[in-house]
Amino acid sequence: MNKSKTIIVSNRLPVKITFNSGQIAYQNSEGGLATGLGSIYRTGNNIWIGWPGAIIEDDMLKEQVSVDLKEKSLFPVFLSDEEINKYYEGFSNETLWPLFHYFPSYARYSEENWESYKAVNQKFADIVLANLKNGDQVWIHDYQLMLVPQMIRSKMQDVSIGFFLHIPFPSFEVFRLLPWRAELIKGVIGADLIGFHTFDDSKYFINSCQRILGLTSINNQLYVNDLPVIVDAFPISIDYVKYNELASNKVLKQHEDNIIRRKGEAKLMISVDRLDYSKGLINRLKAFDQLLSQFPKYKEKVVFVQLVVPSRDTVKQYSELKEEVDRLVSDINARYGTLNWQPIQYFYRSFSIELLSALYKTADIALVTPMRDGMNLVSKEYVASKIDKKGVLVLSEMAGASRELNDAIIINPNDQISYVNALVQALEMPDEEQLRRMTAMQEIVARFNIFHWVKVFMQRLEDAKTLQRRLSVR
Ligand code: GDG
Repeated sequence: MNKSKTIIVSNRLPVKITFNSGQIAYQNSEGGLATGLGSIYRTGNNIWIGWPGAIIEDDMLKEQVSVDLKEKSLFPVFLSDEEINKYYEGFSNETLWPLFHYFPSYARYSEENWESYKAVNQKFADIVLANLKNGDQVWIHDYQLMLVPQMIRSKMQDVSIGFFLHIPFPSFEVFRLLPWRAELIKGVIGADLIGFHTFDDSKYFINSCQRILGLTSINNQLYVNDLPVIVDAFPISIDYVKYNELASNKVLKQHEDNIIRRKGEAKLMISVDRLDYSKGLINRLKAFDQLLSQFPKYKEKVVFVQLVVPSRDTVKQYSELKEEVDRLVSDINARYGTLNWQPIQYFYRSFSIELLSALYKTADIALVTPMRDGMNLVSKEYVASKIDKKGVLVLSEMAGASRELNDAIIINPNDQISYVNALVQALEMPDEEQLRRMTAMQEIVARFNIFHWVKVFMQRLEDAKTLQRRLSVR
């Protein structure tokens, strides 16, 4: 019997390659997406196609890497230095990323980068097509690969294509700024099922298809060549059990003791983000500054541990952001600090998952306050790690997670007065209220976990294709 297969496609493969004195080493990614999709690509003859994360020029080495990865059901798309510059760092991260996160003034419009984006998307599509048979399913991920669905559809009709966007989709008035707006959404609607984190994102996408391409829609169905394409919300999540069990692990005890000893009697507030202007780092520091100036009683009573993971810091906006964060942190520490107390402990590096977990577990308050975020998994990881069910989440309404975690204290990060009030509310929240709110949020994250997300998306993809087949034989 000719069994169908599923092909996952994403910019990065779930593996990290390192070269050490002629030896190649492969380390599997621990990221949430890799965990969730592991149940798919490690099954049967399913595969995952993507960039292996290293620039490899040598043909023999490429051959070797391809052979090694094939054993893990991974198929590499090799990209040159120039392609990474123009397609990934250029068009993906300096055009789509700022525009889709509502920072249009940061978006750079370069015809050269767009040409590279098209060419690299075609490269990915060609490798998918070389492995694709009628009846197969393809699940394409994220803003780097928005043209791939149509590139596959134009060559193969009888395959199911799903597309999921991990970042927000902006409203029409922002999306229309993009010179290549029509081409981009024409690329996406080659899919049978198009998923976003929130209902709002899916509505904005449908609206752009109507306004730019003149397509019609009924509820969450867009009509493309008279056939329905389903557009819907699929809020991504985490492996709840993994974070919950990690927090119960005795191995963390030493990290926990360290953190508790360092904070003393003070309450511990944390934030964990990649260095990015979308994450609201500056507004958060300004709110913390105002908290200490407006409510001096919190001096020596709160410690803010801010973990910033280095990212894209060769790009001007990122290096400027880093300088601004450095300046604000040292200014706040210099103005309020005492011989016994440093208000902010700032780390600009990555932590091990064990240390991260210990931080989540011991933190009285987590500040997850992006200016804009597709979902934000840190908020869910924090909730899953609170095994004593105490702790307060302060969450931005601009994060997709705020639609589900409505027992958090929800704020608008631009509204500094209510931000500071939220910090006070979090610092003063009675234990019973913390318990009630945390229990409710844990139920949601435990139930709608990453495995549920994968299952629902794949099921809906099958349903979408069944519906299309039925309509097209009428
Ligand atoms: C995109 C969208 C959407 C962070 N620091 C360390 C560390 N992390 C891990 C966290 C979390 C992940 O990185 C960050 O995930 P987010 O969801 O917050 O953000 P993005 O990376 O921007 O992801 C986002 C996501 O896609 C999924 O669809 O939610 O909105 O922007 O898992 O734990 N992990 C370790 N050490 C660190 O120092 N080990």
